[in-house]
Amino acid sequence: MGPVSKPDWTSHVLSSGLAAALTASDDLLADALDVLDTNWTGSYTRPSQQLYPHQWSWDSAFIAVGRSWHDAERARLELETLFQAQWRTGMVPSIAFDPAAPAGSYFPGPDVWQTERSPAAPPGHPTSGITQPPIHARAALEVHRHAHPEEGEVSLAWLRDLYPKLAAQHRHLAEARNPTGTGLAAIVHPWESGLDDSPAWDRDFDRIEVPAGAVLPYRRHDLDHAVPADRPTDTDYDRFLYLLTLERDVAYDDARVLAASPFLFADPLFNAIYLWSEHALVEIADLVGADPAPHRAAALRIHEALVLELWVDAQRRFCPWDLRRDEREPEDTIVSFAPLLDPDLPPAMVAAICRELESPSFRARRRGAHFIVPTYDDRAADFDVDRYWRGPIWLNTNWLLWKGLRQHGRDALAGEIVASSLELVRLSGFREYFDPLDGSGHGSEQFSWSAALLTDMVLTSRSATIPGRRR
Ligand code: 2M8
Repeated sequence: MGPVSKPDWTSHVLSSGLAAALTASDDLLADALDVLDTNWTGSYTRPSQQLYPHQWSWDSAFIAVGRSWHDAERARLELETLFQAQWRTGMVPSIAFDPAAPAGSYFPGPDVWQTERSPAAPPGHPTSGITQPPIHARAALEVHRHAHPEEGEVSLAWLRDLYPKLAAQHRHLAEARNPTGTGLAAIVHPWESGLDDSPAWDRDFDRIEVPAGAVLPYRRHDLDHAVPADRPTDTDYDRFLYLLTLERDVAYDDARVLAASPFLFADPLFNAIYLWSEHALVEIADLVGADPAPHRAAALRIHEALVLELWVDAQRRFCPWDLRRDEREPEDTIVSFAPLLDPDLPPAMVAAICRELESPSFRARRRGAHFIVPTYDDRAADFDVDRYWRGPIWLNTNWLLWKGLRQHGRDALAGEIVASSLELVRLSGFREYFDPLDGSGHGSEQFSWSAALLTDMVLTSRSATIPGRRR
């Protein structure tokens, strides 16, 4: 099994306008490095200075990939720091709180999460009590691949040290987050998806009634740094907090959380990343002299479950599975495309995803200009160019799709994603997210993963054009 056709990225880059865009992007690369250096704390990189003043799990993985082109040492330290906050269960928390950040600078902070209630929480490391998409093994492999030959031994030793922690992270998902027994990992909070406010969860999330008094009065700090129209609504925040409270009440014990949470999903994006990282673990195990066989078996299990359980023929796409209501959600969002990360995705499914990506739903041309890839169907009645994960473009989802498309030999579309990402940054800077119609920037400025992932897209694409280069 393998990709449907052999990627030919080099000839695509050379023959398209992308080559010109890439050679003209030195200024942007310098700015990207400035963003990463500004947000560097000495042991990890903040997603942004004000809105996100702690270490976020999948942000750090994305950041390490981009950073490793310039500074392998910091890239390695980024992931090491994150894994110091790993739970005894193997869970990598979504947030590792930084005691050096100003008190009260982020809500909900450690006083709300109270993870010390759990015997599995790492002593001395205040964290959140939930996880995020497990992109870390893939990131670690990329960081290692970017190491200079003379750093090879150091990098391999680092990988050897990290491997058992990465394996434990995957074991936790396989054992403690597998309520269906299919091998798909379940998420218990929209924050675990990374796409917190996506319409993908609306049908379940909108039904969650927050009992009076269940959530103590609180003040949102995000609205000090971002406009309300860009962020989740207050009603959604109440629900986010209510779910947190339920999880805290059972001391973040996985079995009890699975039983108690009104939010329980098998998400195509989370699981596609899980699968892609499991394949990375196969390679890492080989590199460090461990047994890759269990990772191969796990990858096969996740692949089969993804295709069997989340592909909905009637919709011709992958749909999130609401495990509480036992429904596949039909909303046409970007999570449906992430299975491109599966190297063994059947060609008919690859073709269906590409058709959808090329359709007016994801190529809005309403105001002349258009940028790709919006996070939600442009034709949906509640498509929103401003609001968090409900339409705008994010560079991390662009990066994931670019990786997936290249893996399946869809180089023209992959190249358009790079070109569009470059254009967005040129127009609006390294913003957290972008309006797909006019390219204006939203959310944080100087956002770390935008800087890191643009760097990776540009430098990977450039090095593909240099004969003899490995990538
Ligand atoms: C956003 O999520 C946090 C909660 O974890 C928030 O809104 O406060 C999401 O975009 C998430 O994917 C991201 O990791 C985080 C930090 O960039 O911000």
